[in-house]
Amino acid sequence: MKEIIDAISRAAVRIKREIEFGDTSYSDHINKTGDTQLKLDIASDLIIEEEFKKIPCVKAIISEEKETAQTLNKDGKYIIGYDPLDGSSLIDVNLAVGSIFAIYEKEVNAKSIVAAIYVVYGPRTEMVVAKDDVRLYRLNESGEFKEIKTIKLNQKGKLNATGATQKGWSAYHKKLIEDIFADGYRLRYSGGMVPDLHQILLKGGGLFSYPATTDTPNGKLRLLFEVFPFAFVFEKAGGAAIDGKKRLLELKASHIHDTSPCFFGSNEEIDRVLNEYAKH
Ligand code: AFP
Repeated sequence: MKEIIDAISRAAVRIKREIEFGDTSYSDHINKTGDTQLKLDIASDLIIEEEFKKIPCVKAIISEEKETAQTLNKDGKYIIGYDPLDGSSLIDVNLAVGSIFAIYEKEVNAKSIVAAIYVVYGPRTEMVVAKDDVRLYRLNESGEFKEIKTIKLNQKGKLNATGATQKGWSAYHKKLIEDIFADGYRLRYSGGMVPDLHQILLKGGGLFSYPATTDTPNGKLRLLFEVFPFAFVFEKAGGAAIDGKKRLLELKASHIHDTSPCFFGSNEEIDRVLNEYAKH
């Protein structure tokens, strides 16, 4: 696992440099999810692929930017699902973006995740590693990630990050969100999953929701590269992650680009979602 964390650290330093000084324009390529790729999406994907190719324990990689899985070393133990530059549509407005990694052992499903790692490229570059617990690291002047602290969610938070187009929300989702705001929660939503969830984790808790909508009945966020790794992080930090009714880490992906509605948060907010969604 150390080899993987080191490879991700090296990739993060290179991607940070690309974000700061690289070409931020669009390519003429559309990825499997239907997004026109930025040149930065492609560059970040290649950097990660290059770094994983250097370590023999990686059997295969599954990237949000690639149509199919790619075998790197048939004797490797781990399969890594990753989103090289999540939130890249925020690059032009200079908001924080991130890279997300799910480390699967032997096979790719929620039950075989052994670690989840994400990197936030903001005013500072930070990496969060979830294994038995969840630890925050920060990039220092020498280009090394140094451990800062263990992240633990409170039972209840104060933030409410509400994803997806409101006109597509169900009436009961709308009521749930309005009730949460009526109880004094503050809206925090940048449109980048990594910084939005990082904020909830570091501020002690709250709720992030990306529900089913009329135009995206299976939600938008992708199971293998976004939903499973963050579900793992939230559970290891003492919170919870559900699709509305079930634990996200019990879902099965039938295709590498499958999506799911998702809710991540501290326990009280997730119980609130479960109670409301159970009525429908
Ligand atoms: P992009 O990578 O296209 O910027 O999408 C980012 C993202 O997948 C995720 O990071 C956000 O949480 C989510 O989309 C935001 O989607 P909405 O703008 O529909 O709320």
